Amino acid sequence: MKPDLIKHLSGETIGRFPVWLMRQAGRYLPEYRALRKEHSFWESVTSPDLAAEITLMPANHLAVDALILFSDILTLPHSLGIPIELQESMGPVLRTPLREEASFEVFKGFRAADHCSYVGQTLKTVRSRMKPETALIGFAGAPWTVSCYLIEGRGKTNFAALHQWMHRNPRTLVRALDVLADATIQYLQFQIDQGADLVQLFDTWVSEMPRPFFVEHYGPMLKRIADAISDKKVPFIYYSRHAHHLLSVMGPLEGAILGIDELVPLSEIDKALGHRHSLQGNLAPELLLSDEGTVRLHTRRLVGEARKLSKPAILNLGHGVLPPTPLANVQAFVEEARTLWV
Ligand code: 1CP
Repeated sequence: MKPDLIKHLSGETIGRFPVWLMRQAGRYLPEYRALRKEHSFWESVTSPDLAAEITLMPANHLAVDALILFSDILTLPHSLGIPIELQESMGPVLRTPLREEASFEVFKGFRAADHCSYVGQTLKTVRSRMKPETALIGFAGAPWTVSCYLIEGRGKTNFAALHQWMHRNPRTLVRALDVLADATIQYLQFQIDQGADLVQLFDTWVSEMPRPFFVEHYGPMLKRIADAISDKKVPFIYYSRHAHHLLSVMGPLEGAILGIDELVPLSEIDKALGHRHSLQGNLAPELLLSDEGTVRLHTRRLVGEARKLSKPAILNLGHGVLPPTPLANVQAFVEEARTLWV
């Protein structure tokens, strides 16, 4: 049986727009917070039983059309033994950032089935316990965004070290990113082989990339990733945030679904992209901090936008659910999204 979201993307009618939320398995859920009191973050990611339990948590509260693997964009480097700590206020932190091409050689040794066997086991367990009409999403961080953390050593900065490298020696940076892209392809293909119905690439910090670098180097790299996924015949979502300067040069991602942040209505994004892509998004995560009435009103507006689009849309937020979000507001979003018919 094909999941509803997959049917919808291939043009079959399911009578509504499919819906899920980025970071739907996270800190706004009381049972996630309770579990994290007992287990560290990396323990939760690398134990298939715990990761499967967390992946399935949203289904206890929300009629979402997809469950996304519980993991992180830094799982791949972590699996190769690169020490990455999760600090409460900072997010992921590396004590020894990778600042030269040779440091990226380590990714040449990546074997998904060996280094990330727990991800395969998690996907299999989740698939066996979830409804067949729900889709299972695998994911990875995009080479640029993962490198932002690897090169800088932490998030929440202006990524000066990465920019310095890019301007000083773009060739070696591109070679380093290419090595990481090869590992990412292998990792995503492995997740598809282990049961993911579709995959998403998270590129939160591509907002910081100059357009010429995208055109010359990064667009072709993303195309290489997209082509490798399309060989597996599953849908591919490319999520970027606040990267509107790149919309006019997204040509290499032909065929991909584009996940979009909340700053511009979907119909305008569709126009800027020449009506060539399915879109996913884009309610503001902050809106879910308000009240149920406001959430329902804006969800109806979002469905109105989705109806104007040229290709089948997926309803989601423009970025991840914020930890202080009331569960009732998340439920109002999903319920309202599902009761409005196409
Ligand atoms: O319990 C905790 O405190 C851990 C918080 C947490 C969680 C729940 C982190 C650390 N990662 C995750 C899970 C996660 N991260 C998922 C799981 C699936 C889901 O439910 O969606 C996904 C898809 C991610 C992706 C991720 N991690 C991104 C891309 C999307 C985005 O939100 O921008 C990024 C940039 C990260 C880095 C990261 N990992 C964790 C945190 C707190 C951060 C962000 C730090 C920062 O803002 O720099």
